Amino acid sequence: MTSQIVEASSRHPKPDRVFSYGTAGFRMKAVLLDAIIFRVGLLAALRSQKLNGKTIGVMITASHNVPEDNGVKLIDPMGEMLEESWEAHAATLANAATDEDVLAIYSHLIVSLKINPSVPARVIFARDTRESGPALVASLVDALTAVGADFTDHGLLTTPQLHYFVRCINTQNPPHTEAYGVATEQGYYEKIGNAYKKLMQGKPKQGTVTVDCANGIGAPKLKGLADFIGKDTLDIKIINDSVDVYSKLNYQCGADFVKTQQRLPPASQVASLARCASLDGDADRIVYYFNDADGIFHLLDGDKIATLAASFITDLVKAVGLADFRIGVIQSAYANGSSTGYITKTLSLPVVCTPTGVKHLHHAATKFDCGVYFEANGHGTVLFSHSAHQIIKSHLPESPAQATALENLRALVDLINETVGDALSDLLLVEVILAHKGWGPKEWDSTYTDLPNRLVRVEVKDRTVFKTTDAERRLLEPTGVQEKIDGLVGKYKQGRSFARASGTEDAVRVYSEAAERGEAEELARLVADIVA
Ligand code: 16G
Ligand code: ZN
Repeated sequence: MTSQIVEASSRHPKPDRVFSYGTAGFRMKAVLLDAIIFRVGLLAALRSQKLNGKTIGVMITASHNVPEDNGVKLIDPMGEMLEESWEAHAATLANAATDEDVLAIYSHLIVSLKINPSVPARVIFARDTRESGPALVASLVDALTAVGADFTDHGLLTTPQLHYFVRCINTQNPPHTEAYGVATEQGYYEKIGNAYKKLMQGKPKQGTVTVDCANGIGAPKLKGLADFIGKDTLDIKIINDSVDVYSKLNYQCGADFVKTQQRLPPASQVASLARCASLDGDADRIVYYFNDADGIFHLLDGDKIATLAASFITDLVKAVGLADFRIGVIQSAYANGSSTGYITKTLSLPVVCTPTGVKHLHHAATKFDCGVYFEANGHGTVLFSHSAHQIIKSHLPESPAQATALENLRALVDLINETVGDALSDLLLVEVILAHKGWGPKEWDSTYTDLPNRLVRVEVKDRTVFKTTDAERRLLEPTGVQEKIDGLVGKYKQGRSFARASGTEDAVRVYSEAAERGEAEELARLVADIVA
């Protein structure tokens, strides 16, 4: 096998660059990725062998990035992100200078990680709709073949669908007593779609929701889900579904466009007060929005989705009669201060703040019976702990009202993709909650008013000198900078600001908020000046 690895590796020459496995895996111009994908394939097989033949997922996508980019991420057995200590192994392998070095590092990992090479490796993979996808899949297959791994190509899937598949496969055998679901697209639609239908029983129709699919993989998959559910319970209009025109992906559309531009995607033609949502290029993020009667745009971002979900689940758990059930909300520093205030004061729930990046929020969410986590950018989901699952499954209701609430709570658990933020599942979650509350987007939006805020990107000589603490809310280094920021922030009513190095771009990001729009902008500008 060793000569096969060297030989196969020689077909995937590495560009002269240094690569790192960041919060979003490896992501860059697609033309640079061939060797990296090959090496990720080797690592995926090792990861599976290390975990005694559990199935590992490999997703080829660059999410909301431009069409010319692509990327790759590994998925661990329960559908979660790759364990952090393995990110370094991914980088070491990706940066090996020669094909012989690739083999040497691969062999070294087998020894240092005490991997039994005779364990069969199992890997499944999928890709988004990018033009570069098929060639990169071929590189991955080349690696998996060279090491004799058992693999399945699932073609085109959303990122969360692949996470779901991985978890389904790894829970279908003991010690698991019940599989997470059926590891097929149909199985995914059935699990989520049936839960949605159950929760919508007896609820009036809410009017059309217009969903912008960013001209990406979310479009055909949302159609599949909507077809399964049927028009009686889901009134949906899909726009930006041109997956065949590669250049249209994420162009003038998608969750990132709407969030950063604070306006409707140009293709959207909707009446005032109509519900709209946008997915990103791999359908793991969603934001809602609407134009009010005066034509003013209102964004319902990840914070608004988290608060909506947390309030609904709190009421439902009470209606079921579950005592001592700990619900918490997890946010990053980018969460609007008003949302944090609403959760703690109005909903009376605890809030935990973690560093940016889904894995941090996800981890913190596991500490609650029910952890609701969302980044402001629309990536998030709801987790139920193992014991919460048991309680929800075995609880005996004491009244008809409790019995109905319990059925709804059970359906809600099925509706949610607990492996990772899933735009399709989150969309239906929001639709269900709005139907139960009898709310339109305006009523939802009026739960609290976002503080005016500003996010700026600052080019710096070396972003690595910016070291943060307190969930990225304060700078430890360069010394003296935080004191200057503090001095400024204190001058603004409800002022808050922080600076952190981006994990995905060569820049520092500065966020600020304050009671007035002009003040939030001024504060951002002044903090950016300090950092630059
Ligand atoms: C990555 C993260 C996302 C985070 C963003 C921050 C995952 C899957 N994705 O895209 O959660 O919001 O990075 O980017 O963890 P930044 O570090 O450039 O601000
Ligand atoms: Zn994404």
